[in-house]
Amino acid sequence: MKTALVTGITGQDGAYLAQLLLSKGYKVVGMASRRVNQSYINLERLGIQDQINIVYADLTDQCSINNVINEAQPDEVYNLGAMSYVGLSWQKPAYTSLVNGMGVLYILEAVKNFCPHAKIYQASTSEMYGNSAGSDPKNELTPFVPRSPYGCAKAFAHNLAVNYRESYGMFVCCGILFNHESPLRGLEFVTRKITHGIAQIKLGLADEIVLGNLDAKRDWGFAGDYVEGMWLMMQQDEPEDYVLATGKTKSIHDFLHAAFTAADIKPYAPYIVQDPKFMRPAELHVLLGDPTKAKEKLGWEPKVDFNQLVRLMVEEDMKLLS
Ligand code: G4F
Repeated sequence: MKTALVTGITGQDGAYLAQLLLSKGYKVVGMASRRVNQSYINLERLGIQDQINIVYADLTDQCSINNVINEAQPDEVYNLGAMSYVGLSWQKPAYTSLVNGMGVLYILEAVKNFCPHAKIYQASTSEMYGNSAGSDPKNELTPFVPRSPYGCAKAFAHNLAVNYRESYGMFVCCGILFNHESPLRGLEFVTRKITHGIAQIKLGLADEIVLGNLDAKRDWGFAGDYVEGMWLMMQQDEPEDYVLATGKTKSIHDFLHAAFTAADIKPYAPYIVQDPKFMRPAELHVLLGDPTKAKEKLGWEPKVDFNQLVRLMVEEDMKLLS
């Protein structure tokens, strides 16, 4: 039986990845930071909370990372733990840099020193690209020009991961994932904010959704598909970096249109209020990824399309609130 250590086990990706790994017969050790009010709701919604060995450690605490890796002796480490909300990274730039940047250094060092046989997956992100103009769709060779403290910290971590692979011959692969959503997405992210807001409107619990910039475009896929890509990267003989994306981009307006249509409410404009507090100091206007390498080398392709994803999220939020 292989052992996988998953940081960020309580998040959307942690839950879907744990479900996948359990189905493949792995022992899953899930790292949680044991914050006050830590929620295990995503693991509970997938019905897998009792099958995960939860350990407590924090990406800002090197000793705790050393201890967990030394004790678990994992075959595979999936580093999904992060301060993942880009908008908040302007309010908490130092914390974001510690968790998303230095935390990765601690993992790399801990594996190098205490568990050198372990393979590492690093959750890199399309936020690292910034607006890198004229380079769409973005692939593994597109330069990083990050536009947020979040993106800067992730780019630092990505470069470190590549450097440890080259310097020490470690198996470290980075998945450069474009936006991936699901019914387990946190309520602070725009897609879930919209689908949860629609369910509230439909049930008479709210009469508006307050948003920021509606013109930004994202390459949105289904998180359940993306965790399969993570696992496939780790099963290769050689560690490499891969873009996971759908190859299509849609605006927030497009998402609103699809989600309100799925809920049988038209038009959507009367329900939307814009508030500058949700605008970002520097916006990333368009994200569009090129998943060709993942398709050719991993045989990976997204299965759930945009409209299916939006409908799934709206239906699940309706069920949840009903
Ligand atoms: O849903 P978002 O907060 O996702 P964002 O910033 O693209 O980041 C997500 O995807 C990244 C991959 O590229 C991950 F690395 C990251 O961890 C996270 O998972 O915002 C999407 C867009 C932005 O342009 C934002 O300005 O939606 C716009 N937006 C408009 N109104 C809003 C809102 N975003 C949020 N969160 N809340 C709003 O009210």
